[in-house]
Amino acid sequence: MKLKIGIVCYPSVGGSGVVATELGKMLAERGHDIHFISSSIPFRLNKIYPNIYYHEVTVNPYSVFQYPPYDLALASKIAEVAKREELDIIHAHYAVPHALCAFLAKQMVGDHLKIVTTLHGTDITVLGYDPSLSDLIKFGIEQSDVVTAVSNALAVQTYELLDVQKPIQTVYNFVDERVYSRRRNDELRRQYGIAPHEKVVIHVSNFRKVKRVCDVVRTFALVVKQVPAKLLLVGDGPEMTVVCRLVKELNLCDHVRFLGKQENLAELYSISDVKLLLSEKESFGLVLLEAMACRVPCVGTAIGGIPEVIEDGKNGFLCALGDINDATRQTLRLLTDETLRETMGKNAYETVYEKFYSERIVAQYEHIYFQLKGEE
Ligand code: GMT
Repeated sequence: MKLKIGIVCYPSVGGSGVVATELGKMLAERGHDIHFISSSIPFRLNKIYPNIYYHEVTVNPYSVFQYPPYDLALASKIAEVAKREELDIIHAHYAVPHALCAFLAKQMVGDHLKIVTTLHGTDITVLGYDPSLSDLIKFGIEQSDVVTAVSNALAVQTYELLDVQKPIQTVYNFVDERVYSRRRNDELRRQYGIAPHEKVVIHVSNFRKVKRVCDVVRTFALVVKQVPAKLLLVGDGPEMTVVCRLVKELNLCDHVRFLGKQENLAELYSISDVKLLLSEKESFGLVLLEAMACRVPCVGTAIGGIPEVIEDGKNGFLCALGDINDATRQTLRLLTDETLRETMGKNAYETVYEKFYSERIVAQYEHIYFQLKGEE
């Protein structure tokens, strides 16, 4: 039975948009019709699929509006597409404003349109603390037909912070294992000026404050005192200037490569030995999974959903938030013991296939949709 599913997401670089897009692509491969409704084409939608459609939300800049009403334009677009295409489901990724716009659209279209909302992290762990938004977020969650969170930690935090009465199911994130796999590439190492005897530490993020990229740089500064290594910093964002300054202050310029935003992350993970993610908030850490699928063991902070991805001592290591000495110790263990690094890399890869296997996760979402439609 084929479903018609509308996916509402942020199209730009960011975990929630990536997961929404990958989910849409995999659902399309299973035969469903997928309608992305967004302000621009999702950046990972880089291939033509005959059953994937894209509907752009545009806001007219009338002079009467001091602030162009994007949320209303989105709600109106969802309702228009849902009616015309006879959608069964709207899957809203990220609570604000997507779950609320979906609710408004449902009021316009009728109760047969079902809403699934997936909470991704900062929609709760940052915006949930804003008193001007918290009741609205709670309302959006409670009006959804089904609510999922990308980790148990995020579900618990949502109950605690917003006193939400609606059950929240955990559906973990996934990666496309066909894309994320390790391929040897000595030429790329050479192009980045990485000598054969050097180890490679990688960090990938949007360089927001919560990612604590300075902790990554400080950890690397201690690591490189003991092991010849390079640090690949991938991504860009508000903290970049501060990070660049710290790299200079610590005399690390020759050891750090700033790669900016990159698309083919599997190639970069493939030349990496350890990944560092030392965030202070992280509901899941999709970048961990990407690295693990490429057999890269990770060192991460024991916060949010990270301990549901990194099993300490099995497929990587956990350390306390801000404990740079421990992060250094764990990174050095991996960089100086090849057998340990390989075993943990293999365990990381197996974790991806056992706990986060894409086919199974997509089937979980599909099951939710069918249940809502009353067909299972
Ligand atoms: O991490 C970010 O700043 C981006 C953010 C987003 O909304 O795209 O990522 C969140 O969703 C991802 C996909 O579910 C998760 O893997 C990230 O852990 C989560 N980020 C935070 O919780 C800070």
